[in-house]
Amino acid sequence: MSAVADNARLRIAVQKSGRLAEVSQDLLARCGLRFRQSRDKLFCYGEGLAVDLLLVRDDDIPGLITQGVCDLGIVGRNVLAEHAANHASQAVVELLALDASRCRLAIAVPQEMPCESPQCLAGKRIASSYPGLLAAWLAEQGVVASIVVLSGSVEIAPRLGSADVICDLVSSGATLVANHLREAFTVLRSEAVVVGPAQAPPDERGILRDLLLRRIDGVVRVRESRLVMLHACREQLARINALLPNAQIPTVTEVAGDNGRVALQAICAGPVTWQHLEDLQRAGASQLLVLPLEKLLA
Ligand code: PRT
Ligand code: ZN
Repeated sequence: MSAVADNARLRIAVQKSGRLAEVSQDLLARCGLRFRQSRDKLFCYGEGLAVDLLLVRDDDIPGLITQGVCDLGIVGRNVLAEHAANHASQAVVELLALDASRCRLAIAVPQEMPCESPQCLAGKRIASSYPGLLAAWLAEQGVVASIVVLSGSVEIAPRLGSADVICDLVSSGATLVANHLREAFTVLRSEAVVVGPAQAPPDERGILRDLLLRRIDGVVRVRESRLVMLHACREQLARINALLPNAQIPTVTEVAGDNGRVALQAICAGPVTWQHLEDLQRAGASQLLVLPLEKLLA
């Protein structure tokens, strides 16, 4: 089992442990990838498809791609954007958004501090692990402030007196509340994304990359989708179609031995609630079934 680059094998970097580790491994498993873990558990050899996995810290992923060590990666958009801001580089780009691990990079101020516009940050000390993105946002707002770079525990900086306000990732907002801070401005909206070089490698890895991106897209698209199946009279179809939430064009087939009744199946891109089903039933539908989807290859 070798960690030396091989032009016939695609290499993906994902977070070893942390918020994106499970999301990434689960996604790749759903794409049909299986790995044999190496003893040091940093490099996992792909079985079946020629796709290997590198388990690393998320911050290292854009750099590993820039250096050509990896061909794809899964990171928060915040990590990619911070890398681009610090390296003035577009060498690594977002290829697919995964609709997972959503959060935002936000400026938060002490609860009692009045702050209606970004101008109130002028002259303040702002603690952040995202100096590149913060500097770009401040410049865009025309605000001059000093940035205190911290690698962790950013939210306690105002209480410790090392900063006046912070710029950090927020998801539920509970950490801010616990530290007597309130969210004032959004710098970046983030979610987990697949990243890679803008140009696919001009060898077998390029073909594998396209195949994998199509599979990932299929997994993401069906995650919230449902297959709705029902029976109805042909005359009721127009009304029923209008009630199907976010439906693609349905397939309609005759029901054997039941004159005039048809079976309909449609993929709905989003939740299908009991209320939807009851509305469909009132419109004349029967035999209603809602099924989760596993794979979609459009
Ligand atoms: O060790 P390594 O460097 O790989 O991991 P890490 O510690 O840098 O990253 P990790 O695992 O904490 O987060 C990985 C990615 O998850 C981030 O880059 C984001 O894209 C995404 N993500 C989503 C979050 C959050 N939600 C999040 N809430 N990353 C961090 N947080 C932290 C935030 O920094 C703050 O301390 O959670 C706290 C706030 O959470 P709430 O829910 O209280 O608002
Ligand atoms: Zn990190």
